[in-house]
Amino acid sequence: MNKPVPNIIDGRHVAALIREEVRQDVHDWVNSGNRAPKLQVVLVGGNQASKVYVGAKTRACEEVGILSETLMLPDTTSEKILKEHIAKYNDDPTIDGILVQLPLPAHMTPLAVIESIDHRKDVDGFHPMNVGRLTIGQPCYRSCTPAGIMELLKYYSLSAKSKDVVVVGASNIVGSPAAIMLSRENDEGKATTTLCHKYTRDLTRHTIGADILIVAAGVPGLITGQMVKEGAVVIDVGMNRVADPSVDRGYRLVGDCDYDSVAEKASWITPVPGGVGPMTVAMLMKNTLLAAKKAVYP
Ligand code: L34
Repeated sequence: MNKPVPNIIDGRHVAALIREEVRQDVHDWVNSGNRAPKLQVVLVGGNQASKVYVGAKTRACEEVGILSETLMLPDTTSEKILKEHIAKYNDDPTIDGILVQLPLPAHMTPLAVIESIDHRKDVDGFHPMNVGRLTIGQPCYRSCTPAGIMELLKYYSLSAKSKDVVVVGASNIVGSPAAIMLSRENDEGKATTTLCHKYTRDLTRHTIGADILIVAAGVPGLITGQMVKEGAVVIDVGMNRVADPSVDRGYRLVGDCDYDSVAEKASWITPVPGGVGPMTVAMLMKNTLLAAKKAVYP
């Protein structure tokens, strides 16, 4: 018997369409006499993955016509110095968006750093003002990764309305906001949502009932085919580096799903890489343009 083949949710393709849309909008914005949008990125320390992600963000800025600058600080930087840079960017009228790449070095308190960013320039959507407004359904910057997931569901007409959605992983930047977006009464939401996390007693009992399963736990291979309902839509947000001496760079990227066994059950699935990752970057471009237009906070 032939193995069933799921449909692939192509994040690279959808992200390219969104960047093209942003590129045109930036072009029109500048042609009507406005200055080009500008994103200020801050990278603290030498985390290799962070360098890759920040590189992808600055390349995307170049492609769509958004100016960007990256401040690189050593991992010995004090939180006070970092906040002084942020205060300067908050006051700089030529900077529309500020992004401090996470994770930060262990001696810093990420929430305190995020709170020091002017929420009107918080294009990551991590500031409590934006998270709070998301929770009560008010205009805000939405965290780029879950916002990208919503765009993927929309593009492939995979409506969440009245579906049972299970989110695995309750992080502030992906799982929690994804659960909120999917639960609320808006075009892409209206789902019955379960948020699972590391204290969940019997994960399979929840995942097996999911019409849409979103996995953002950061645990390679956490979800296997036996945990997935036949025909489910599976969004794998995991971005794990697994040592692999057979490739040049020495590692492979894998998600949180055991791809082969999950693919036998899923009707739709995101690959890793090429799924949610590129969408995170594309949604950042969208948010930065919104910031330049003062569309969220007039
Ligand atoms: N402040 N910190 C802040 N904002 C963010 O939105 C992030 N995130 C997460 C980590 N820290 C952050 C990102 O940028 C994760 N993340 C991110 C961004 C891009 C990609 C993955 C994660 C991405 O482009 N992934 C590619 C593969 C990249 C590779 O080869 O390593 C993909 O196809 O999935």
